[in-house]
Amino acid sequence: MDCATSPSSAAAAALRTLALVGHPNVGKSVLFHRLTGTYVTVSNYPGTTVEVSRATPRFDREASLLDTPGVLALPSRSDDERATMRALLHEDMRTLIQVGDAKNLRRTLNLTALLAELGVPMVMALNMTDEAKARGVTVDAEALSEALGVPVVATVATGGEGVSALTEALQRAAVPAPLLRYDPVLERDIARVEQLILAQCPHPRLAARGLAILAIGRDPEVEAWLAAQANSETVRAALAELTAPIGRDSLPARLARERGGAAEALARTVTQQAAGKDRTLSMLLGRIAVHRLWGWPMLLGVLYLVYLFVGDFGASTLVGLLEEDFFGEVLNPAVTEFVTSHISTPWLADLIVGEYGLWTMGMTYALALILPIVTTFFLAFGVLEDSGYFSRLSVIANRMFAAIGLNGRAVLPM
Ligand SMILES: Nc1nc2c(ncn2[C@@H]2O[C@H](COP(=O)(O)OP(=O)(O)OP(=O)(O)O)[C@@H](O)[C@H]2O)c(=O)[nH]1
Ligand SMILES: [Mg+2]
Repeated sequence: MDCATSPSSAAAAALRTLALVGHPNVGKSVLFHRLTGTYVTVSNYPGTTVEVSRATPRFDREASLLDTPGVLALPSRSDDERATMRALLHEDMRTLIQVGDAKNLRRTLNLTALLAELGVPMVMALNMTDEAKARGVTVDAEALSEALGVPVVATVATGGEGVSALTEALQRAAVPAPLLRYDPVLERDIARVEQLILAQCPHPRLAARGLAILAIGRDPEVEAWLAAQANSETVRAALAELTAPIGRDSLPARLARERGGAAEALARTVTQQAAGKDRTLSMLLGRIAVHRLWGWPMLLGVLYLVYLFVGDFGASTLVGLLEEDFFGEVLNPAVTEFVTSHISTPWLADLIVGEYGLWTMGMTYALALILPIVTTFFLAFGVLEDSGYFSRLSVIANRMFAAIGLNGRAVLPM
């Protein structure tokens, strides 16, 4: 990682800020690299970016581009969602680039609905269009752009496709049209809190409606922001009064459900699924991998295969062949013979080929013992990562850890 710094960097605070936002594992960090030349860790499992990174984009040397951790939903709950929410609240955010997943438009639009409520101008990078195409999914970017009222650019971040079009589209960034109204009771509460925020402590960039929805949903970052505003007592008093009637604890799930309905409806009108392409073996395996019941036997199976390849083939067969047969029988006797016949100083010969010698122990262990194990481990790791299994595994881990109040997605990057 080179010059990416934390959002509190004083030098950058004066610059206008743009941010990449989106779900985990959709390609935000790859796009960040394309747009700024700054490398941040990229990997094929969610939760890789856990703090906000910042760099100067190539398209505007006066601006500052943020790479944010993926958000599953807002109101924020996990640490990475909170980091993203903090950036939205406290940065001089002029434009958002929502990085969407073309093969899962419904989920993408769920987040768009929320960004629309926050009222920051945005463009959408509809990423992973290559994977969508391979699955027979086509998204009509023009129709989607028209429906949302923001530029939508199809991209393949890994290949750099669409990146210059995305840069040009930033000029036309706009606040998306609202995707939905919630049920009337909730809308009444939202309107009340919204009015109070507008009157008492308007945010310089974020729309009061979005803040009201997040505050009602108990977003901890919005609550902290409100608490820090001088005139926010009436807002906070109104929020406290709302607690009982609408059951604020169940609100995030309710908001997500209502947004989900609107997102689904729009996604359906702009997506085309080629016949017969949606039931491939890989999709079936993907579904089994995150299944509540079948995910576990699959995990055991994967672990067993990894054990066979790394523990059995790498650490036993390969190490046996290299250490005992090749080094033990062929190479080491030859090296010992060569050294003892050429070096007459006994301690020096011992240092190289004695029982604990540089060659007999150091090189032999490094090349014949460690190398096969490390090589097979990283081969197995690479295949699992490229297969997309890790992102599924993080879903299972998250489910398990959530039961004890922890964020299981953090297991994999760790
Ligand atoms: N096929 C394909 N893969 C992509 C594309 N963009 C990114 N990827 C891959 O998707 C994976 C995730 O990319 P990241 O950039 O780490 O995703 P992120 O959104 O930053 O993820 P978090 O930091 O976990 O929120 C990596 O394996 C990328 O190589 C794309 O357009 N097509
Ligand atoms: Mg990232």
